[in-house]
Order: sequence, then structure tokens, then C-alpha cells
Amino acid sequence: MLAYVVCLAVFTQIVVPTLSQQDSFCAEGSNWYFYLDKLTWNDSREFCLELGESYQLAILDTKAKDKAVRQRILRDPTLKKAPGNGYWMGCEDLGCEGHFHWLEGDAIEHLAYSNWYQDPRGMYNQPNDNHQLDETGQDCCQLWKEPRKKPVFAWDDDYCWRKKGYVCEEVLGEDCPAPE
Ligand SMILES: [Ca+2]
Ligand SMILES: [Ca+2]
Repeated sequence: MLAYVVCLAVFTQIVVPTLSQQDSFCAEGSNWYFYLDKLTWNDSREFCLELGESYQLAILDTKAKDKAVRQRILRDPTLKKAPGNGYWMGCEDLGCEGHFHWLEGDAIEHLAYSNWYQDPRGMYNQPNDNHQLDETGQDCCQLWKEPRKKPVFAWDDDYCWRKKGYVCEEVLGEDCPAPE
């Protein structure tokens, strides 16, 4: 029994955090945390909120934030694999179909910046609210691993019940500390 407790304690304290969190970095006044354990959109949103007061599912409402996060994914072979074919981020059109907004924030259609995936053939331009698998449509936003062979991780709406990686953001409220 004692051995089990010790083993469980070691597993909980040491193994679990490194299993789920692949990487983090600071850019544009926030720390960005990448998670590879797959969750639904809602579970990933709640997970980020439970990390602390200044944490949320990533809000990529400026070109600089979006670019910094996408470049980090593209530079890291493990992150680039993108479990579930993408990473959840904090935007949805659950409340009003076709009108996406950032969590606790502005409607994307009213902002200067958006980065929805544009298919070179014009067949899969996003957001498309695809009804093939679920008639309720796609209402949650991801950084999409597409095109498959050379992904750019632009934005896509996907089924909220799907499980995939996710990015949490810790808002620092100040510039990132200078590297040591
Ligand atoms: Ca939708
Ligand atoms: Ca879609």
C-alpha cells in the first residue's frame, strides 16, 4: 500500500505536468502554454481558467499574437504534429451562428485582424460550419493543421465536442521579461 502511495505521489507530482504540457514562451505581453493532451473545446477552456486568475484559452486577436503562436508551433516538430489536427483557442459562434467572437471580447468581424484558413481550391474556406458529421455545425475555433503536408495553422471552426490540443494564455499585463 505504501509503495502504491509513494508511486502515485511521484507520478502525480513529476510525470503528469510534463506529459500534458509541451512548451511555453512569452510574447506580446503573455505567456503561451501548449498542451498536447486532447480535450473538448469546453474542457480546454475550463482547464485554462482553472490555472489561475490571469489565465484563459488563448486569445489571438492581433496579428503579432497569432503569428508568434503559429511560428512556435511550426518551429517545434512535436507541436507541429498537433494532436487532433489542431489546437483549440478562445473563440466561438455558439451564441450567434456565423458571428465569431473572442471569449469575453470582441466580435471578430469588427476587428482589424482575422486569419481564417483560405483553401487554394476555394472548397474549404473557413469558417464553414460543416454539417457533415453533426447537424449542429462547427462553433469552436482552432489553429488548424492544414494543408496536411505543409500546415500553416490558420483558423478554422470545428466541432466543439472534438478532442484536440489547446493553447492557454497567461496575461501578464506588462511586457515580457528580457531573456537572461
Ligand atoms: Ca458555427
Ligand atoms: Ca470548419
